Amino acid sequence: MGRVLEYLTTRLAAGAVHFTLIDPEKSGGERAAEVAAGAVALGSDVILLGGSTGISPQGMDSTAKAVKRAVTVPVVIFPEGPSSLTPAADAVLFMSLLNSRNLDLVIRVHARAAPAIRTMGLEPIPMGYLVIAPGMKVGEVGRVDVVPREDLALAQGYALAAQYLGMRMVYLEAGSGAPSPVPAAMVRAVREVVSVPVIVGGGIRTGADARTLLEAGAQVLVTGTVTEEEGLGRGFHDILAEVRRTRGS
Ligand code: 1GP
Repeated sequence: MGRVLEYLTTRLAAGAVHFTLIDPEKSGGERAAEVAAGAVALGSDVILLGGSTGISPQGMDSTAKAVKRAVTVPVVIFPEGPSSLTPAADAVLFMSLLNSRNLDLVIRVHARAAPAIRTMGLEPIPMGYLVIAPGMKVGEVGRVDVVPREDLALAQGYALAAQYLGMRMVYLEAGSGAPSPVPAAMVRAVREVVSVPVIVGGGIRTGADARTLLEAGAQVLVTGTVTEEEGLGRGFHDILAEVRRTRGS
C-alpha cells in the first residue's frame, strides 16, 4: 500500500476524514498555502489540488510546491487530465469517471497518464468517481449520465462495481457548488454495500450538511467552494468541528 493510502487508512480508523479542495487557478501559490495551513490547523487531513478545467501545469506545480512548504499533511492531485500532474505532490486520485459517456474519462486518459505517474513517482490512489444529480459543471464537461438523486440502487451498483474492479475508494460527487449535497439516503445505501471508504463532495457548506452526511456514513468529506467564497469562516469551522467530533476530539 502506498504511503498516502496508508495514512488515510490509519486516519479513517480513528474517525471521519476531511479533504480541503483548492483550485490552483482560483487561489494559487501563496494564497493556496495560506488556506491549506489554516485548514490543517482546524483538522483537515489532506489538501486536494484541482477542481476547474484548464489548470496549467505550471500553476499546479508552483501551487503544489507552495502548499507542501506550508503543511505536513499529504498534498494530493484531483486531476483534470495528464496536464494536472506534478511530482511536487504526494499522490494523485487515479479516478475513473464511472458514469461518463466519454471513454477518455473512464479509462483512455489513464493510459496516457500512467507512464508519467510512474516516472514522477506519484502514488496513484485507485478511485471510482460517480456523479450524482445535479452534477454541475463536472456533469456537463464530463458528459455524465448523472445518477438520479432517488436512484439508490444505481448508486449501489456503481459503487460495488468500483470495489469489485479493485478501486480503493468511491467518491459520490454532487458537483462543485451544488445547491445541496448528495442525499443522505444515498450515502447510507452505498455504505451498506461497500467496504471501501466512501468519499462525499459537492455542495457541503454548513456544519449541518456535514453532520447529516457523517451520520449517514460518509467517511471522507470534500469541500472546496466554502473556502473559496468565505475563506476559513464560520461554515468551514463548523464542518471541521463535525468531522473532529467523529474522532472524539
Ligand atoms: C468538487 O466535491 C468537490 O469536486 C467540492 O465541492 O466546491 O461544492 O465544496 P464544493
